[in-house]
Amino acid sequence: MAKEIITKKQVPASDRTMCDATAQMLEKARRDGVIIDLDRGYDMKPCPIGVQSACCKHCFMGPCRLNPRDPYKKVGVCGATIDTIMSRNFGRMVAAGSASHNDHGMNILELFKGIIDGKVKDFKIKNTFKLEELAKSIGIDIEDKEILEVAKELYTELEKTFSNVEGEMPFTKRVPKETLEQWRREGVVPRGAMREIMELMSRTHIGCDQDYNNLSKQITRTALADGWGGSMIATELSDIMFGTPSPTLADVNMGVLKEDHVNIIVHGHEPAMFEAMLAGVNDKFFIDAAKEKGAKGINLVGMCCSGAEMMSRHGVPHAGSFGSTEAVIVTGAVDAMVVDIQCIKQGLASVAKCYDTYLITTNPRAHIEGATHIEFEETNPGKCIDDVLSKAIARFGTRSMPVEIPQITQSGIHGFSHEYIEYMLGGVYRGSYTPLNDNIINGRIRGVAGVVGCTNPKVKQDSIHIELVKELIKNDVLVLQTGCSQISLAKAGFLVPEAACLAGDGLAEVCETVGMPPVLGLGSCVDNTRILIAASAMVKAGGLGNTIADLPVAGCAPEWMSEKAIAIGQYFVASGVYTVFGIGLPIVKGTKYYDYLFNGMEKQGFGKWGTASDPHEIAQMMIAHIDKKRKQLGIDKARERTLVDMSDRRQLTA
Ligand code: SF4
Ligand code: MSK
Repeated sequence: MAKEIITKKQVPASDRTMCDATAQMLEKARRDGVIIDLDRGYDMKPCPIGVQSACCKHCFMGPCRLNPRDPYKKVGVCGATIDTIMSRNFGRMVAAGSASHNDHGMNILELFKGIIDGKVKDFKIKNTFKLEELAKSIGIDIEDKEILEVAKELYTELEKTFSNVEGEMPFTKRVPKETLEQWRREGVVPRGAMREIMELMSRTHIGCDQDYNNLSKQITRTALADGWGGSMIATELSDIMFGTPSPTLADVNMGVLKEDHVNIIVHGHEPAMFEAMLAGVNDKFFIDAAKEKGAKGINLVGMCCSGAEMMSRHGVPHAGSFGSTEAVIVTGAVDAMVVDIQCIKQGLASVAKCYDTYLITTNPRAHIEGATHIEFEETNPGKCIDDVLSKAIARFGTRSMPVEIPQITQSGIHGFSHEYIEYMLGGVYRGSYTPLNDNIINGRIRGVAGVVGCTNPKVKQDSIHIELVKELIKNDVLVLQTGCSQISLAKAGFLVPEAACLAGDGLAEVCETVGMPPVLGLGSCVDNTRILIAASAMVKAGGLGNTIADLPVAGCAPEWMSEKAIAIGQYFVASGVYTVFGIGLPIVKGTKYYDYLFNGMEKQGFGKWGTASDPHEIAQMMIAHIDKKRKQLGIDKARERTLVDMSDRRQLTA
């Protein structure tokens, strides 16, 4: 085993993570002399100027550093003020995040085109009902048309999401009318993603847009081009091609690995390779090959967001979130970790080398130095999958080091698509969000919170996610989850109907009546668009105002880390949602740009940003906002009566 230099400063592993399996592997890594991200994160001391975004390196007259404690004392060499510098930095994070999701969405759209053109044979359109509903939602007339014809028209229309240079993106037709009107008034309706991202990059160049108010419009437009653009295409077309999730029982945490099986982990964001891998591991040829090497079979598990997506659709077991991807390799039981795009830490390569694990990159956009690259082609998936399986089976046959798998798993229910939530609440014949709205209006459910996003080794893994969600459900706030946050709560046992006992009386009664958990897992981080659609459906169902900004809802990314998270935060705020980020935001307090994000946007009719580190404080901020919206809607008194009587029960179950 190749040894690495041990980190100097160590705190107990249980201080670095709430996850016992990850802590066990962190301890083992330390014993083995291997450094993983949880220790690197502790050792890294971020630059105190950069962490507040008070520096600029947009040209070589700088880099220029301003003093965050006295931000207006100095300007950059070009004269850029703190507000210009911070808004440009923030804008470039949004551009990168939006580009990531739009690139993903564009790939999914190309796969869809490959299927309808007949070039891709190994995937097909699975959900024709959803295809037709989606087409109708953006104004395509489906009357008397064959599915293929509708699919072609849908492709032509959705392609404009990326290529439009003027007009409005197709999915803006799904935005509640008054929310869209407000976007039009503010001049932020996205045209095409490529144009918005290009314009934002251009406007943040030295000497271009140097008024944070004006630049903010383009930042918002670029973020909306993510949530109502590429991300939404990724979610909706993935459902059409691979199936719309509905509740499915799945196990989470490292105990899903099996010592006597060939273990293959898939980690990343794009579903096609994972879908092909799922077919491959069930191929008798490879199962027999694995048995010949002494294995009992092949065990395929997911991690991070592609894992969350496959768990939602097919119940594939999940080994852990972004924060556990290096730790899981320390088990020695991973024969191959197969990755595609986004959130794949380069550190995986050195940890994989220490444990003789194959780290296999598969996407032409994302190679990693030291990893094996086997390109995945949608027109010929078998070529990549067969090679991966052969390597993983061979590695099992030559496993030489001791294996230690934490025997920890937790079962939970995943796969609450917005369609399923509608069906669950309203029944098969009258699926609707009206029962949810009714329960919000009568106060049993105080409001709805989206708790989403990454884990970040700056803080104890999972700790803010879990404490925050506990506090929210205790206060009758129904929680919707995606991404790595969903995995944090799944590991902690919150994604089961029995968790209703941790909820407040009103929410608990609704959960018990419907048979649902108080925390609903919706999928991966692109699946945040399911929350946008759910919020739009709540507006359309009536009784809770006319815009998303009127709803008693709030969002949070408690342990965020990526540029994608900033883009997601901005599209939720722009859509009308109060969105709190844990850990902190790269913005200097007391500046004009800070005031714009935290107050000014709300005055324009959007939502607003918030930030705090303590989960209880975050919960109080979100609940206070929900209560403020309830008061504005005139439903604040209704919470006095929260018990479900027999006639209410009949209504809920009818
Ligand atoms: Fe400095 Fe202005 Fe150049 Fe930024 S753009 S590095 S603030 S001179
Ligand atoms: S993977 S963006 S760590 S949620 Fe979507 Fe998880 Fe955050 Fe990546």
